[in-house]
Amino acid sequence: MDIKLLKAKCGKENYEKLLALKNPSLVDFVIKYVALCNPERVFVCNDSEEDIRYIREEAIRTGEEKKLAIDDHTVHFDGYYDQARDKENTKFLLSKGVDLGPDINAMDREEGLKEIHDILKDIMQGHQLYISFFSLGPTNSEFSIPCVQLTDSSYVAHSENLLYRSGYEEFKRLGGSARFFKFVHSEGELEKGVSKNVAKRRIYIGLQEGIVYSVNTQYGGNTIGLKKLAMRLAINRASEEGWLTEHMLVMGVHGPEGRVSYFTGAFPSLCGKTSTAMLKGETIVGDDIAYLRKEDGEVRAVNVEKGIFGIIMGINKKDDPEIWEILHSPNEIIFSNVLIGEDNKPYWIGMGEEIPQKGQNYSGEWWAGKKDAEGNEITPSHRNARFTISLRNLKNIDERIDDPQGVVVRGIIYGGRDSDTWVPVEESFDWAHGIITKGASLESETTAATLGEEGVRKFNLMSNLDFLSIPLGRYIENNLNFGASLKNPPLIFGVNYFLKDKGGEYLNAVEDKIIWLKWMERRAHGEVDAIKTPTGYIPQYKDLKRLFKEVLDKDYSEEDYIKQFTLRIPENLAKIERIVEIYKTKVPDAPDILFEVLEEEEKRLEAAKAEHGDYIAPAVLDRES
Ligand code: SPV
Ligand code: MN
Repeated sequence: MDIKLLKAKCGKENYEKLLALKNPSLVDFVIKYVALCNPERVFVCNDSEEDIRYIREEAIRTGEEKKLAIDDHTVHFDGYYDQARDKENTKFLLSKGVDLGPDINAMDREEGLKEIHDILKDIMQGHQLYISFFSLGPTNSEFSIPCVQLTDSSYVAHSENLLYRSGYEEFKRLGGSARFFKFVHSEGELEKGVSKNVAKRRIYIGLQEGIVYSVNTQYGGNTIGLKKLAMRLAINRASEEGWLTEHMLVMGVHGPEGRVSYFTGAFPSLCGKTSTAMLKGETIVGDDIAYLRKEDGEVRAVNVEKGIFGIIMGINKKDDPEIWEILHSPNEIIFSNVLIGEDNKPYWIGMGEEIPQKGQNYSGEWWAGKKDAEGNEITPSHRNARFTISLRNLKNIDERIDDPQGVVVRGIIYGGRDSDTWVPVEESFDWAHGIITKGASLESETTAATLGEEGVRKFNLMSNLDFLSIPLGRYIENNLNFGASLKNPPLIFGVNYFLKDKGGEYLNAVEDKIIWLKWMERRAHGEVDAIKTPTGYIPQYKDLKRLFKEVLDKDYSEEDYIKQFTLRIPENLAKIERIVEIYKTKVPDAPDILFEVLEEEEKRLEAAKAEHGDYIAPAVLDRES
């Protein structure tokens, strides 16, 4: 196809918008995929309110979203079998001789390109193609990466307008020099509004050319190119350039006298990442993806996004007052895969209120007790149902969100769902110890939200395992090197919101996590002492007692403290054994230092055990530290 045909599909106005970017390689890319996917027409979205509104209206016109009772609320449904990230069909396309190691899903590049281009042929026939431009990270910033998204889904384009900073002007500023990521998405043929050919769902990632293809799917994690698809490309680019792309929240933790200290935190899905970022009294920079760079001997971070694609299950008035309020007021929100009652309002499991017995959900018309084709009862909302909002609407948005320099990171947190091993909060001895024993040793127990047995520990280093586009060993090495040259690297902490007693009861209340943050903030400024244990530094009772009183007006008992912070040696030793086994057997390029640091930790634990037994109360360790 030549440029004339592109002009015909675009119409004069859209065509001129494209050419105004003065970027020949962008135009070549667009021509190639317009020719292949063969949409009926093309819409080019610039940063104007008018264009952004047009996409919103398109989502209603095409039926991809429906209006709800509250102004500016809409609902979108993904197909019944299209409710989560498809790990099996998400693959890196690798040239011969390139190997990312056994843990990363990859296939031959030529083969993959042929398959995906065959699927894309004429796939957009009769549909409109939306072309949108974004900036990952603040515009005009060294951190940021320009991106172009081609999609035939107005829901995807609309979601991206909520979640990412507009980048049309950024492309204009950069002209031909823009090193941009490219995303091509098609929901494919639709049946009752959802992707029909999910058996041919494919998400293929071309690292070499910085392009991701996603077809026959609608679920955001598979289709919103700038989210986890771009993250995979960015991990690769960061590795080449010496910075980090992390699955991390970024937040301002508010200390004494108006001080704000920034923390980043990595948690696997459903482990409290968004709710940590949204804690009352603190300020949010981002809840999912961060770029980290070193500047003047400090670590700086930006939020790649400007919105939240958050899990809605379990959000209730008591534990999440901030999000609750937003979800019930007239902000622009896309609810996905929730239950819509006869009152045209969204309902979800774990909302702490009565849910209607019938309505519309991700299975179509729904009633209590409805079963799917496999005989499983269909939940009112899907466990992975989500809400999409722009951070702009939040009262607790941090004022530095768009700072092109990013924010200075004082602490990095790693946390997973762990019923029996880690204490609620612990600081590592130094950068390497933290990266290895907290980040690279991160595990999380499966929940009812994933298929299969509950409570099974899954290894998930830095909560980034699903997205790594470089060999695991290299990724760990990059992390180690990143902090090694810093004079004052951020402190690294492990947290555990999910510790239980022997009877299976949680040892902490949901709101306690704010106390761990406040303690970490004080540690980052050297204002509180800590107890040295074989696995790191833990808080002293007196400091927590004071913080519980000050922040939550709670009387924190020494008995609770002892239960929560008792060092559990057998569990910690078993964990080290599991982690070492994984790295020995599955990560051929694991760095030696990883084994050394874990072995030293094991020795410290064995020595403590010989002296004090299997379970050691903090007071006993305090006497020694
Ligand atoms: C996650 O699962 O970590 C998410 C949602 O943030 S998704 O976009 O599906 O990755
Ligand atoms: Mn995520």
